[in-house]
Amino acid sequence: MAATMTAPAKAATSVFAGVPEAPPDPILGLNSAFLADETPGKISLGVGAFRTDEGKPYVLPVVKRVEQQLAADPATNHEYLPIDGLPAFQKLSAELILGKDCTAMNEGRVVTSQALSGTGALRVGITFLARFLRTSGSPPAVYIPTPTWSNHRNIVPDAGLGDARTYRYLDATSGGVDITSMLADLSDAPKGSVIVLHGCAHNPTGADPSPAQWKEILTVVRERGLLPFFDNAYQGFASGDLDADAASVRLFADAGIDMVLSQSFAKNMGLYGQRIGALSVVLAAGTPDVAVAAKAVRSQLKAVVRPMYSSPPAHGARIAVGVLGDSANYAEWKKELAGMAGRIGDMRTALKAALDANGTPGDWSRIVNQIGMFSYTGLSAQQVAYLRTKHHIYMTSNGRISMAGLTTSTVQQVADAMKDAVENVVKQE
Ligand code: PLA
Repeated sequence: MAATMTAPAKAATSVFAGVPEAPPDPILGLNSAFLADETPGKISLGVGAFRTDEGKPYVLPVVKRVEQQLAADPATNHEYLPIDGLPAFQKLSAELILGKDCTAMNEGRVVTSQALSGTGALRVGITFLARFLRTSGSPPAVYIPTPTWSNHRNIVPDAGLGDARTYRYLDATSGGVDITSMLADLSDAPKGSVIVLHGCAHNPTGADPSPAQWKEILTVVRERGLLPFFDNAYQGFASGDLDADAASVRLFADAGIDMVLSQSFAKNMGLYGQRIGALSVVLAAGTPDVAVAAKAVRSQLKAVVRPMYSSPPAHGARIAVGVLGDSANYAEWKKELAGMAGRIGDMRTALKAALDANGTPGDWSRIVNQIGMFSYTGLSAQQVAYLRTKHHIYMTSNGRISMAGLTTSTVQQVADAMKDAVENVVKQE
C-alpha cells in the first residue's frame, strides 16, 4: 500500500514571522554592541560591573574560598531549594540591610524571600503589591524617580500596574537631589501609592539625599500614607561601609511603617551572574496577629514565584550564607568591599584631575561629588554617540559612566576623548 503523502504546506511561513523586533536594552544591549566591536583599545563604561585596575572581572577572594569549601563539602548537593529560597540566607540577608538589632525583625514583622537578584526581587515584589495593595479598590500607582535605572520602567507594567509615574529627583544644574521638587511630587501622589526609592548610590545620578533630606522624605511618606519600596542594589558601594549605606532603609524601618525592600548581591559580592538577591516585606508596627499576617504574606510571595520559576538557584545563596554567616569571612568581605569602593573613588579623582588638566570646558566637580558605581557626566546623547563611533568608548546614552570600567591606564584616554566630544559636538538639549 502506497504511503499517504503529506502535501507540502503552500509556503513555509512561521506563525512568528510577524513578530516585531524589540528595541535593544539600553544597558545590556550596549554591552552586546561593545563585545561585537573589534577595535583594539575599545573601552566599556556601560554596564555597572566592577573591574580590577587591569580591567578584568573580579571574583572576591572570600567568595572564591567559600566556593571551594562548598565544592569540597560532601554534604553539598543539587536538590531544589524551597520556593522562597534558603532559610539561612533569608535571615542573614534581612539582617544585612535592616541591622542585627532590628525591632521589626525581632517582632516577626519581616518576611524575606530569596530572589533572582535585585531585578527578580523587584519583579516579585511589584507583582505582590499589584495583587494585594488596594486603595479605594484600585491597584496602586507606582512612582519612580526621573531619571532612574531604565529597567524600573519595564518592571512596573510587566507586573500589571501600567506605566510607572515619575517624581522629580535630579537638580540638573547642581547635579544633586532636587529635594523641593521631589517632596512636592510625593505630596501630590495618591494615598497608597508605591514610591520606589534607591536606598543608596542612586543609579544613574550618583546623588543621594542627605540624612536630613531622608527625614523629610519619611515625613511626607507617612503623612501621605505612601508605601516605600527601597531598591538596594549597591549596599557597600556608596560609602564602602555596609551600615552607612543602609541608613536610609533603617530610618524608615525604625518608623514602624509598612515597606518593601529589594536587595542584590550582584555588585557587593560580585555575584552578578549567580542571580542572588532578596525581597523583604516589612509589616507596620502594631499589626494585630502579626504572625498570621506574616505567614499569609509569605504564602503569597511563594504563590507569585511558583508559577514563574518555581524556586531559586542554590549556589549564590550558599555563597552568601558562607560569607554573611561566618564572622571571619564577613570581616574579610567588608575589607574587600571597602577596597572596591576605594578603587571607584580613586577613578573619580583621577578622571576629574585629567579633565581639569586638559582644560576641558565645564565644571567636572560632580564626578567627585557623586557616589556609587556611576558618574552622571552631563554629556549629551550626541556626545555619547560621538565617543562611541570615533573613540570606541561605550557609555549609556544618558551620559552615565560606570566608574569601575576605568583603570589607571585608561583614564587619560577617556579624558582626552571627553574633551574632544565636549569641544566638537554641540550639546543639544
Ligand atoms: N536596581 C538598580 C538600581 C540597578 O542599578 C540594578 C542593576 C538592579 C536593580 C538589578 O541588578 P541585579 O538584578 O543584577 O541584581 N543595574 C546595572 C545592570 C548594574 C543592569 O542594568 O541590569 C546597570 O548597569 O545599571
